[in-house]
Amino acid sequence: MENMKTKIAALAGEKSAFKNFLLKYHGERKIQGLTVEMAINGARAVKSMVTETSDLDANLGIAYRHLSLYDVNKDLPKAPGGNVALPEGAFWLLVTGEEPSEEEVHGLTEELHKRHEVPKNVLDTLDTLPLDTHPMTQLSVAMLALQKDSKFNQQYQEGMKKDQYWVYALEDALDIIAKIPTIAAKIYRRTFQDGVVPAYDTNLDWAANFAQMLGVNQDAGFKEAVRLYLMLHADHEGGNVSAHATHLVGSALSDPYYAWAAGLCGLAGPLHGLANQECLSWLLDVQKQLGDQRPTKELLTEFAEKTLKEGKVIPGFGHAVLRNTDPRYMLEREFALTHCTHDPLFQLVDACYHAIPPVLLKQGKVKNPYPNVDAHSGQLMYFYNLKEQNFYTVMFAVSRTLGVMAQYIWSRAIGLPIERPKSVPLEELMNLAKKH
Ligand code: NMX
Ligand code: MLT
Repeated sequence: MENMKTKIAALAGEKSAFKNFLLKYHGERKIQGLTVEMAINGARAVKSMVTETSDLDANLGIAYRHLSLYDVNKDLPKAPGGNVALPEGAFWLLVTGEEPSEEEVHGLTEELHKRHEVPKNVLDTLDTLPLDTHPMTQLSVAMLALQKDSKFNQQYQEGMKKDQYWVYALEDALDIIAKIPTIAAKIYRRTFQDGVVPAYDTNLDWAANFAQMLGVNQDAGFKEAVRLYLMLHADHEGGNVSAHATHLVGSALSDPYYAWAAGLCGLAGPLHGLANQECLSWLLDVQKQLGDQRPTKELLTEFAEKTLKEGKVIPGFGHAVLRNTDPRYMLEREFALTHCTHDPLFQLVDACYHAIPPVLLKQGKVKNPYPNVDAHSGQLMYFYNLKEQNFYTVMFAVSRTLGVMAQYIWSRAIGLPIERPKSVPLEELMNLAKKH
């Protein structure tokens, strides 16, 4: 880890100085005029946060630092015999801004192995929860149960200097990333299987270990699918609900465990992370109603119209920022076209890909009629026998840990202050609007 620390240390001074320069010499400059609509509609598209790790372009999708997801997948180190970029490599890129070498990714995987043990109190806490507790609730509880071991918090109590914040943020980040696959596997096994978690294997990479511990499929294809999933969902800049919640809570210097617990509760919302669970439920429901009929564009058009008539959203379509098909969806589609074209659920997803955008366009109010990643992820997991859709947001969370932790490290490294936007009552907004 010394290598990663050296890279952050070198950059942190430079970036902090740059932030201070911007504040001192350009702090009063206007970058955007705010409107009443922006204040009411959740500050959509208002450039009002700093996030170093990734940037979301409405048409091109997310870039991890300077790299598109296609390039991340193509250029970053792979597992032996694999074709998918390792998520550990994505974390390295998000944190350091550099593409890691094979050796650096291997070193990171080894570091995570050293830290993977989950304290007994956390496993015991999970075992006190009723089995019908939603897996995301279980994960949030586990994150808080882990918090007592926060090195950031411990150092803060002992008077840690500001320039050391990122050092202990990194320590906590690595601990959380190392432990979360075992915690998630424990949640899966106790909620849906026999409660026994297959052994952690230090010969495997981070994602393959997670796939192994879920215990649903020993197929090498499943390990690749999990690597892809965990690499693709890792980061989506700072404004999405879970990253923003993590950032907000972290800005109060709550440690990474507290901050990510808050973010996890946001990820559990149906318009955000939970959409992939809802999406699979919608697909399975359609599949049931289709019976023996082949899923055609015409039939799927009917189902989509029916969902809209019932006043519901079609899960997995649309996005708050994207105005094009999500590259994460396209990469999952490419994977499915290689590994599971014969899967009936893939054929249904494929029919949706062609049928739903025209239906949403015709309805006329959706800003982005194209699929986001959630419209595909569930099919891949289902294909490999991970069938319990209530668990899917936990998969998302394991992956997103990489991005929010990288963001947390950088927020502390450049000394971002407590976040505290000004809010006004509607009446005041009216008065302000009249003045301009
Ligand atoms: N199906 C039906 N209606 C939709 C959909 C959809 N998939 N997407 C947007 N709309 C509606 C939306 O509810 C709103 O209606 P109203 O004016 O009556 O309130 C209108 O279209 C305009 O919404 P937009 O500005 O296009 O979307 P917004 O930025 O408000 O919301 C989402 C973005 C993602 C919340 C929205 O597209 C949605 O609910 N999609 C389905 C759920 C989903 O897939 N979420 C996953 C997000 C990605 N993730 O990974 O977290
Ligand atoms: C995400 O991955 O966080 C979602 O696509 C939602 C978002 O970016 O707003």
